[in-house]
Amino acid sequence: MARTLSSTQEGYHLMAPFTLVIGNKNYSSWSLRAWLFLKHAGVEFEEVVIALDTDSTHDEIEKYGPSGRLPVLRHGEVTVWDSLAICEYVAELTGTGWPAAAAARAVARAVSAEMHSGFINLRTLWPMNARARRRRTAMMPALAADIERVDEIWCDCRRRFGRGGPWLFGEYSIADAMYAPVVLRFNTYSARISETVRWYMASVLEDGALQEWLAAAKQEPWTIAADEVG
Ligand SMILES: N[C@@H](CCC(=O)N[C@@H](CS)C(=O)NCC(=O)O)C(=O)O
Repeated sequence: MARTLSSTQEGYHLMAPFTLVIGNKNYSSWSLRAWLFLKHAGVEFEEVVIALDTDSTHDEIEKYGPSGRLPVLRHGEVTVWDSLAICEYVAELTGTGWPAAAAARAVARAVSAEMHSGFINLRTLWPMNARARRRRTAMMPALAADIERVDEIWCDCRRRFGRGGPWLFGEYSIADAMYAPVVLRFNTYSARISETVRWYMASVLEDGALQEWLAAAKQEPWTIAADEVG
């Protein structure tokens, strides 16, 4: 479907260049979300990688953004910190990222916000470790509950909104970028998942942009012991 761009949207690429500051690709799950969405939105950007968990990490991050956290997007005078805020900013400039129908868009925003503010047990007990495979950890009820809820979200989105393509809402959306690190976690720690989710995970893992990120993660020299679990 052809998209109608406003004059601001048409002109965004004529404005200042984009710089995305991210953490190590192997471990930085929040960075992956913003990076993936910029790739899918077709935005060209310069990438700055800051190694997490070193003596200079905090000072390095402070050169780019105020929160002490990554990712940070720089675009001319504009600095955007926080992964979801970056995705929203790029969605506004490019006219991509959220489903066209209001009902689907509301659900896409709800599941993205649920990811952004929740799943603390999944995030802490199964840290993202993009290159690791066949890791095993003890299954806690709180972790199992998070896995079950993610499975439910993905099945529900695919069933209600996924007819137009392989992604949660058919076409690629910010919700897919928000959940991509969870797909990597499920892959690393071999989560027990439904058949629908298995199919969705295959789409995410085959995605060219994600493959590019994984190849770079494999080449990184850093290891963060606290995130080497299982
Ligand atoms: N809510 C933030 C969370 C960002 C976050 O926690 N980033 C981690 C890396 S994945 C970080 O910057 N850590 C810095 C540090 O631990 O020094 C977002 O969505 O961007």
